[in-house]
Parts: sequence; structure tokens; C-alpha cells
Amino acid sequence: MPEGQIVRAVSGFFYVRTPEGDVRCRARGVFKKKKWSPLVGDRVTFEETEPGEGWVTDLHPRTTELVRPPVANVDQAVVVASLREPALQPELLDRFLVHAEREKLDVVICLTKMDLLEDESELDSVLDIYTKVDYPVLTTSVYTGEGIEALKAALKDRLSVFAGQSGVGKSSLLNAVLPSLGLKTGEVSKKLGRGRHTTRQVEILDLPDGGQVADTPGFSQLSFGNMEETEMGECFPEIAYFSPGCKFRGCLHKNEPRCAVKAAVEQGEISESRYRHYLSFLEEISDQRRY
Ligand SMILES: Nc1nc2c(ncn2[C@@H]2O[C@H](COP(=O)(O)OP(=O)(O)OP(=O)(O)O)[C@@H](O)[C@H]2O)c(=O)[nH]1
Ligand SMILES: [Mg+2]
Ligand SMILES: [Zn+2]
Repeated sequence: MPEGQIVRAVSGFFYVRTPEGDVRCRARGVFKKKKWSPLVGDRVTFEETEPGEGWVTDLHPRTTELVRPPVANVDQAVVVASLREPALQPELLDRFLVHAEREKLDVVICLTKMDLLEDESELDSVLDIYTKVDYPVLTTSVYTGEGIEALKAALKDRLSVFAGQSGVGKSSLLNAVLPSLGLKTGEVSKKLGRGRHTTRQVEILDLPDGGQVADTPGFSQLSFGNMEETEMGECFPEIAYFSPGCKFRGCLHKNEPRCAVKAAVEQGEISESRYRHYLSFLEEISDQRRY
């Protein structure tokens, strides 16, 4: 039976991409019974009942599975943030990074709207934080073209998901990478200082030089759901790096004695803002437990 990849899901239909074109499929009832639901990105087996229409009959094993945005088999997260319009929210950026790390995705940070930057020092302090963690950081502008070639290179031959709050310019970046996409973009509200949730659905797009991207709707609420406190340190690469030096196994790097992570923060090897967010995420998890 033929196989393909789900590239879009709209009101109960899954669009399965094949070399011969997209086939609009429903999922067999058996999926509901087994509580499986197909995701965009899934590799599937399907049965064509008439030209262009059919049934999904089997889901292939996933390499990764993101809940928010809901996409399967992603290799890389492009975490998009603007320094201005909307203003950078470092805590939200770290939240996205934790989720990407938890799924063991490769990460590229993309700082957008460089043409709006007035003061270089604003950028330097952000670069300082993230290059210390060894995250690749691209600075881009769709108006000057800065960083677009570098972004194209980073997207080659893998499935990348674009994530970030509404209005930071995810769809605009994808349009700059591939103008023929013509994705809809939206003004950032002057009054509210945030985007208008222009992109409504997850959709996988093929790039001409190899590779795929998933544009996703922006969101600003992202909780740590079923995460354990002990997992959080693993999702901050710099904390994971220093923690073998802690005196106690299972050290949460809060107030424990002889904590190598706290020592690294004091010596400036781990950035204070990242450590602060780590602590507040831990707090959030233990608060969720309580209720
Ligand atoms: N000055 C400047 N504005 C930009 C840049 N990139 C995007 N914008 C503007 O930012 C606004 C939001 O862009 P979108 O691409 O729709 O943002 P998005 O992240 O896809 O937003 P959602 O789909 O709502 O999640 C639009 O008005 C864009 O024109 C840039 O590099 N420089
Ligand atoms: Mg968009
Ligand atoms: Zn510790």
C-alpha cells in the first residue's frame, strides 16, 4: 500500500504528500479506539479509494513528537524571537528552549527585525547569554536580507519547526527563504504590542534545495505539563554540563551545599538570567503538583 507524509490537517482530513501529489485522507476508526491520533509530520500508510481521496490505515513510528505545536518527526527547532515589536521576552525564549531540549531537538535561535535595532548593546547582552550556551544564534531582517542565507543553510535537509510568540516574524522569515510561499503575515498591534495570531494551522512546506519547514501559530502560554523537577536541569545544557560536579546526586541546584551549578553562576560561567528562569520553572512545576 502507498505511503506518504501528513503535511496538513484540517477538520478531520489529513493531507498526505506523495511524489504524485497530495491525497486527502480520513483516519480509520481504529485510531480512535487505540487513542492514536495522526499528527502533521507523521509518515503513514494509506489506501486510495478514489483519485486524491483515501484512508490512513497505519502510522509509522515517530522519531519525535511535539505537543505544542503538534508536529511529529521534527529534527530541529528554530526558536524565533524579536528584540522589538514585540519586545524580547527572555523567559518565554527559555521556555521554548526547554521544550526543544526535552524533545532532544537541535536548536537554532533566530533574532528577528534587526532593522529595528537602535542600540547594539541591546543585542550584545542577548548574544552573550546564548552563545555561552553554545546555541547557534542567527540575526535576521527580512527588510535588509541580513541572515537569510545563513538561515537557508541551517534548514537544509531536515524538518525544522518554527516556534515563537505571535508577531515575531516566523511567517515573514519563511517567505524570505522561499518567496513563492506567499504565507500570510500580520501587523503587530501598536496598542497591545503583540502579534495577531495570523497563522492558524501547522503546515509542512517543502524547500526547493531539500529540507522542510513547519510554520506554526504563535503562542505565549507554554506550561511544563507532565515534567518532573529533576528533568529541568537536563533541559538547560549549561546546567547539565556543570551538575556532575555537585556534591549530591539529584541536586536541584537550589540551596544544596557544594553545588557546582551555583558556583558556576557565581563565577559568571552560567548566566544569571538563565539560572533565574531555571529556578522559576522549577517553582512552577512544584506549584502544579500542589493543586
Ligand atoms: N521591521 C521588521 N518587521 C518585520 C520583520 N519580519 C516581520 N516583520 C513584521 O512583523 C509582523 C508580524 O510578522 P509575521 O511574519 O506575521 O509574524 P508571525 O511570527 O508569523 O506571527 P503569527 O503567525 O501571528 O504567530 C508583520 O507586520 C511583519 O511585516 C523584520 O525583519 N523587520
Ligand atoms: Mg505566522
Ligand atoms: Zn547542584
